Amino acid sequence: MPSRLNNEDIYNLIQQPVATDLIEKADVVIAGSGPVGMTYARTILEKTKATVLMIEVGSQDSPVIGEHHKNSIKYQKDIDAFVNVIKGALQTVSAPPADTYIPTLVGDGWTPPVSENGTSTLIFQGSNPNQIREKNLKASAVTRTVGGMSTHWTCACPTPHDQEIVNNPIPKDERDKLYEQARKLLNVHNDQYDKDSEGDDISIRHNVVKKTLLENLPGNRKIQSLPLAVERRKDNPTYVTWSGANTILGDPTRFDGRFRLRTETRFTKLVPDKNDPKKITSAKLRDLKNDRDIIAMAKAYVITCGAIGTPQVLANSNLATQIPALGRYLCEQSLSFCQIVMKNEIIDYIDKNPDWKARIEAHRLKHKGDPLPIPFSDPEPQVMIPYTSDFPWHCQIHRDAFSYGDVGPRADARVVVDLRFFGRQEIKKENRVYFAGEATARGEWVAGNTDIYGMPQATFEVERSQKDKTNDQKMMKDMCAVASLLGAYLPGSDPQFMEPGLALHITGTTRIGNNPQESVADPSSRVHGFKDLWVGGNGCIPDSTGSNPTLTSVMIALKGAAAVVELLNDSQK
Ligand code: KBG
Repeated sequence: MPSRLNNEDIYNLIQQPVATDLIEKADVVIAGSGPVGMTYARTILEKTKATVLMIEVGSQDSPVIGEHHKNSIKYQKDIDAFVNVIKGALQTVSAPPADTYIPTLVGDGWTPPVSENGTSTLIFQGSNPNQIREKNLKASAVTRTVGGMSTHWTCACPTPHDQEIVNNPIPKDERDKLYEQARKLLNVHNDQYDKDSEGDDISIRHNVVKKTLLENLPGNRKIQSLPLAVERRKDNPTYVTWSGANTILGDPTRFDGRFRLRTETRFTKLVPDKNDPKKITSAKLRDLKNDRDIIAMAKAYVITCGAIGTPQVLANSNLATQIPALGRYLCEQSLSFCQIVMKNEIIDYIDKNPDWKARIEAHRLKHKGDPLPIPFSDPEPQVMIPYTSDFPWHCQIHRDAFSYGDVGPRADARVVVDLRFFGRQEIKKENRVYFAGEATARGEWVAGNTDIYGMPQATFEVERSQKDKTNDQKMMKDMCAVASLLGAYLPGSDPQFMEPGLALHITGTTRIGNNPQESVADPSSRVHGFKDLWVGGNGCIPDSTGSNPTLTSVMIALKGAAAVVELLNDSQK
């Protein structure tokens, strides 16, 4: 067999007895190993006797499948260092070719030839010549590793306000139950920074930030602790355990070999039946370590490769023309950010608070000369101002590492608080990600330019409406008002809008719904018209939210997984 298989090769292979190393078989094949893929895997494995084969393009970077890297004590002691982990984990989706004219280049250094229209651009590997700069989500990125983004996410799991859920076809009662299950699966808590079992404050900074806002921020803002997929360690409460994909899957050995994970394997495309294009016969995979194609056969296929990767697999399977909503109705959140240095009066309040006296004295005894009354091990603040009708955005007042926001030597990190406000985007069909390519005479689809993994290059066409911009402006004003209650801007981290796409919260690209013209999949995430194909991830969310999407995606996936279980049970009858 050639190392690259075309559809004809695959049709021949699946009909003949073949060498097993070319064909993988399982009851369910799941593409992607993030929280949503794991939600499907766990539900199916627990509720049936089925076998599950999970395909992940990245490698396994932790001995525990898909664990959050921030569980390392190193990062809990030095959150700034985690910024570099995140930077390393994010690969941008669409970068226009660089302007490679280097005016200072002398001698015989190479420069691209000037074209007829007088420009010269270098199309370096992975850049996208189709990308219109003004319509790009420049900072949008993916993570290719076992566990996906859950290996470095912030773990914020707010439940969206009713106004953020208008298109979701799952009825409210059912949704509420599924949200409850999703919170359990992700191990969500909102009290891990408040009080311990003795009633003592766990974090000085968290409690003081929350109190300052509760006492001073006007309006009914419902200030509360940020719901996080995290649990304080019982053996050593100085540290916490952040949830990752492993939290959802649990111990895989309990499935007695029914769960298998193939790493560094690209899920290239779905291969439809020759006579019935709405039935999937197999999936074409690429074993990246050995540079050869293999195929996987299953009763059900679940694609959970993220809001870009999932429509990318469907497009590469030549399904874009059959699914008019694919990649459309895309929403991404705007993100305003600043960091403040806490006010003198807040630090004085900490110093004089009798509840914290013993802790502060113990700290000062050990670290003579430290002018700050905050122990080095004091956990960070984790406060939320939720979305409300009057203030329709989601606000995090916390301290966290992301690909930006490290404090470094600019200030003592204990007095710095981050403010991140997330705004919605109007839902518009025109806002989309598309994947250029064409069908060959044989009906196979060939990608145009490709990304560095050889998949069709994603191109964004996304614009914020005037309504979005006006709302963003109000959100920025609100962030500044909240910031002024807490302190002064840390130089270099003044209020700013972050690059489009940086929230990493794209929704809509494989949205669920009842109308096949306006959605990709039904309320159970089964692709319209297909019996054996499911999609999962943030792309399934049919709404524009300010709240972080992971909890909602897991909620939707729980319903999808139940439908896969039903299919498997029916096939047993
Ligand atoms: O603060 C986080 C936020 O919680 C999140 O979900 C997003 O992906 O990244 C933010 C940092 O920019």
